[in-house]
Order: sequence, then C-alpha cells, then structure tokens
Amino acid sequence: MKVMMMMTTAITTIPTSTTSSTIMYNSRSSSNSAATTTSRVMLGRRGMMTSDDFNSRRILFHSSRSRSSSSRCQHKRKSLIAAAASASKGEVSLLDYGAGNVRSVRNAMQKLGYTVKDIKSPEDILAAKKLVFPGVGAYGSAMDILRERKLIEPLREYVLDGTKPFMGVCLGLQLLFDGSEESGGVEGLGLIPGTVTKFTGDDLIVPHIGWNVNEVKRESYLIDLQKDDPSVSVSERVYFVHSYRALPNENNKDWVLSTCDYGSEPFISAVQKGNVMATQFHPEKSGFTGLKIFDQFLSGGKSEMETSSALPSSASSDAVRKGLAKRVIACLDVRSNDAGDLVVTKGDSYDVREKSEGESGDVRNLGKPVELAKKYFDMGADEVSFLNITGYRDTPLKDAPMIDVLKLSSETVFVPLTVGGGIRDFTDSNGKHYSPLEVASAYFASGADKVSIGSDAVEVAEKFYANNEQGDGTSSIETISNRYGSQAVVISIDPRRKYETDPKNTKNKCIETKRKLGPNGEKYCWFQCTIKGGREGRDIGAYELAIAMEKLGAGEILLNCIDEDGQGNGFDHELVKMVADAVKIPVIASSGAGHPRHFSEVFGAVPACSAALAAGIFHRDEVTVKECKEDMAKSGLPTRL
Ligand code: 1PR
Repeated sequence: MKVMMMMTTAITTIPTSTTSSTIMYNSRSSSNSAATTTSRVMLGRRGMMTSDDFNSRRILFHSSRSRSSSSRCQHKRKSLIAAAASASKGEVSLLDYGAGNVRSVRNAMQKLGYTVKDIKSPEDILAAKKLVFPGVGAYGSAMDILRERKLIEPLREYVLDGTKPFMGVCLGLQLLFDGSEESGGVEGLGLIPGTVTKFTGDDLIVPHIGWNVNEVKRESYLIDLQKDDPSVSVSERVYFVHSYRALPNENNKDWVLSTCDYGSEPFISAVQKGNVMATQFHPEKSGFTGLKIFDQFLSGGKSEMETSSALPSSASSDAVRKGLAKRVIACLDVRSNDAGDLVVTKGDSYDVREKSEGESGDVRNLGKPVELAKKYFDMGADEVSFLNITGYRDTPLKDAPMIDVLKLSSETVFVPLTVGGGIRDFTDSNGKHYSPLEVASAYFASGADKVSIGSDAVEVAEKFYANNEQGDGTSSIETISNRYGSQAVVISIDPRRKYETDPKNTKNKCIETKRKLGPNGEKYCWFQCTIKGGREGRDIGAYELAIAMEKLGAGEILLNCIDEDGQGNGFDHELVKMVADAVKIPVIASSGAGHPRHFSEVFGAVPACSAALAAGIFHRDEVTVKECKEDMAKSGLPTRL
C-alpha cells in the first residue's frame, strides 16, 4: 500500500547573503513524517540557490542536524558539530591536482575543524605543516600531472624527512611505491619498495568496491579495532574502491600497518612509518569511522571521537564481521515537479505521478534530495545514489540543480555518492556542445564518486555490437573510465520483461522463467533494455548490454527492473542472476524491495550480487536500512552494522 502524499512548497526568496531567519517558506504537507521533516529544509526552486549561498546552507543544515534518530549517531554527531563550531584547530595542506573528486576529503577536514590550504606550487609542499595527498584517477596520469607541476621532488623530500605529518589516500598510497602495472607500467615516487599490481583470483569481482575490514598488524592510533572482541585485530569496516593493490613483502614490512583480504592474497590496506601514513581505503567515504581516522591523523592521535560500539549478537559470526560486505544502497530519483521544485519522487514501474480515480496527477513528492541523502547516511546506508530521472530531456549542465545537490550533500554525507541522468553528448539550441566527459567532470568536481549512465549506454552498446564488438574510444563509457577509472562508471540498466513463446524468436539471451509467466502463458523471456526512463524499448537485452559495458570499461552495473519498480515484491532474482553471472564487475540489484528479508534473499539466491538498492520503502519510512542489515546478519551475510 503506497502512502499518498502531497506537498507543495515554495520559497519566497533566497537572497545570496541571507541567513535562515530571512528565509520564508510556504509549506503545506501531509502528516507523513518524511514530508514533515523535509518541508522546512529544501534546496529551493531550480536555480534559485547557488553554490554561493554558503551561509544559508550551513544554517539550514544545522537545523536538520538536531533531528537525529539514534543515540549512537547523536553522540558521534555532537563531537563533529563541536569540532566544526569551534575555531579552526589548525591548517592542513591539500594536494589536489585536479583529477577527480577530492571535495569530500576537503569537506571531511573542514568538518573536523581544520582550515584547508591548497598546494599551488612546489614550495607550498615544503612549507606545509600537515599534508594530505588524496590520489585520484589513473596512476600514469597522476604521475604525469605531478611531473608537469614539478611536485615529485618536493613530495619525496617531504615524505623522506618524515618529521611532518603526511597522509596519502587510495592512489596517494599507491604512488608512494616504486611503480604500478596500471597505465602500462609506470614509475612511482619510489619511497616504499614494491610494485602495484592488478587484483587476481578466480572469478574475482573487480574493482574491489565496498566495505571491508583491515587486519591490523601493529599498534597505531590510526585505525580502531572492532570493539566487541579486543583479542581480534580486525578493524571496523572502511570503504575501498580500486582495481590495483600493493602486496606486502620482506622489503616493505616495516611500512605495513594493515592488510585486507581480497583476491588471491591479502594486500596492503594501510602503511605508517612515524608521521607518514597512507590508506588504500577512503577515510572520507568511510562514515564516522573514516572521519575518526582523519581526526587521529590531524590531531596526532588525540581524537576524542567515539565511533564504534559493540556489534549486535547477530553479528557474532566471522562470516558477518569479516570480508567484503554486501552493500545496502539508498536511491533518490530526483526531478522537478510541476511547480518547478526539485523533489525526490518515486514511481510504480517508472510512473511517478499520483493517481486519483485513474487520472494522472502531480509528480509524487517524497522529500528533498539533500536532506534525504543525509537521513540515509545517518541511518547507515552504505552508499547514496541520485538519479536525475528527467536528465535525458536536456543537458544537466544547462540548469544544473544536481550540481548543487552534490555540493551540499558532500558536506554531510561521508559515504560514496553516485549521480546519474543525462550523461551523454548533447548540443543545445544555441549550438553549444556538451560532452559526456564534461558533464561527468562537473559532477566529480561537485562531490560525486561515480556517475551512472543509462540511455547513452544502450546506444553505445548497439554501436559496439554493430562494430564487431569493438569500441571506438569516443563513447561516454570509454572516455570517462579512461580519465577517472572504471570504478567511477556505473551503468544503469532499465529493462522490462519481453515474453517469447520460443527463445529462437529473439537474438537476445532468453531464460525459461519460473517467476512469472507471460500474459499468454509464455514461459520464455528476455530483459529488454529501454532508454529515456523506460519510454523507448530497444532490441538489446540486459545481458548483452552488461557484457558490452564491461568490455568498454564500466566498473559496476546498477540493474533496475521496470516490472518490479515500486511493487514491493522483492528483487527479480532471475534477472539479477542472469546479469551477475555474466560479468565480473559488481552488480547492484535494484527495484522491488518491500521488506528487509528481500535483501537477504537476493544475496542468498545470487551470491555474485554485490549490493542491493531500494528507494520507496526508505522514503516512506516503512523499513530502515538497519532492519535490512540486521536481517542480513541473521542470515550470516557480511554486512556493515
Ligand atoms: O538515461 O542516463 O539519462 O539516466 C536516467 C536515469 O534515471 C536512469 O538511471 C534511470 O534508471 C532513471 N529513471 C528514469 N526514469 C525513471 C522513472 O522512475 N520514471 N528511475 C527513472 C529509475 C529506478 C530505481 C529505483 C528502483 C528502486 N528508478 O533507481 O530507485 O527501482 O525502487 P523501489 O525500491 O521503490 O522499487 P539517463
């Protein structure tokens, strides 16, 4: 049963320099709690609030922050707010060489109360008191940029000196090594012995995306252990996203702080020698656990943040506590309603309009994107996705509401953010051309960690098959993954069932369905890809699309299902199995979640499925993320509790 909700909200004005007391709302909402809490805090009409409205935004967020649900979160939040509210705790220099999303690292340090200074010249590195180096992009291009900007020698000098704090993140750890086989074999900074190599392992899903634990090798203030069993040297879960890794060996053992188990052998997940430290995982995307790691680094081990508590008894088994967790993702379908306000909406089989006596009404309004994203972060979602569902109509860069949504969300949401909608070639009525890479770059610079590509992926795959299963190097998938890495490219597939009496009637891969027969009793079906939010079906199946996308360099599949969207009957296991078994990149099951057990069921039925996503049940407050994860823990599935 869907909760029908109507909410109209209008902002009278938001002048650029306003404070919260000058903001006027006219709000009328139903009694639904999501609507009630969200009606007071909103991004505004499209384009009314710009990224310059910094003061008003801060005040808006502080007002929402006080509405917390769990006491554990409240405690954590209090420490953060106290840190942010106090005067700057000091300066930290940030080496942002402009190759991807480092906004979240910057936001994390600011949230913790530090002033961030950008490195602009080689001299700035040597003058830095504390240096953070969040490597992003591919190994080769990172080294090229460092070389061009003459930063290699100062960086080496700073680290070799070893007296001032240094923190590398992800590629910022890998670059400390001798070199990498990524980008065809490239030399690194040569500070830690060893070469970075690609993950190996039979049937291994690569990239390694998600929340995993560290096996901590020695005492350090940097990484907290799981609290319920101090005899075990396993850390709390942190967020990883990478395809290459460094391995421990005799020559680098004095650097190795922790390893993580994934693939054929454990890899180095953190290094530390005195004041020099680096993590393969992303503290800025690891929730409060990650913020604590930054806080420890910045304060020299004096952080007072409390992040972990004893795990519930359901998490007692190693299967639940260790290994790569199955992710639970909250998804926000975003569009403008008829009044021009940007809202989170939710469809039934992609129809997002309210229904009254068969008539189509307003766009269903379930709240405001920025506030809901924060709510799901607080609830323990492992990732948050935004889909600009009408993005296909125009270029998202023309009137860029999602850019502001990302900038604002990345100030308060410290888990990965994905954004999709409208990522493709576009020429506007004035003849201005927008490339997909341009759109994606704007999203990454605004705080997105991944972009998801829907309609364009279908057209790219059609060309791929027409061209003897070859890409031409110019597609959105190829250009974005070449620049930002495959882990940054998610393919959002919008399939619907197409029934056949005989599988030979289609060139696309068919299954014999046990889930639901066709309208005329047909027992065969394939999963037809659509574009433009399900409006147009194409002669290519989800199976064929996923295979083409993996070959072209995509890093993950978001597998929706139009038939099950909003139905609450559980995920379509037949579809998920077909696609997850076809590729070796992570697959996210989407559409149909109606109960916590649906998550355990899809992971149980399809072990190769890496994550599951839901929208409606979270927006309508019917199910919490925690309930889904507790059900998974009871079923013995690895999860981040
Ligand atoms: O084609 O690259 O411009 O991207 C547009 C994106 O917008 C695509 O990712 C497409 O999936 C999405 N989209 C377009 N129209 C709609 C719609 O609903 N009318 N939403 C739409 C897709 C599907 C899920 C949904 C799950 C879970 N939404 O993301 O959140 O089905 O829902 P549930 O848990 O309530 O069942 P492009």
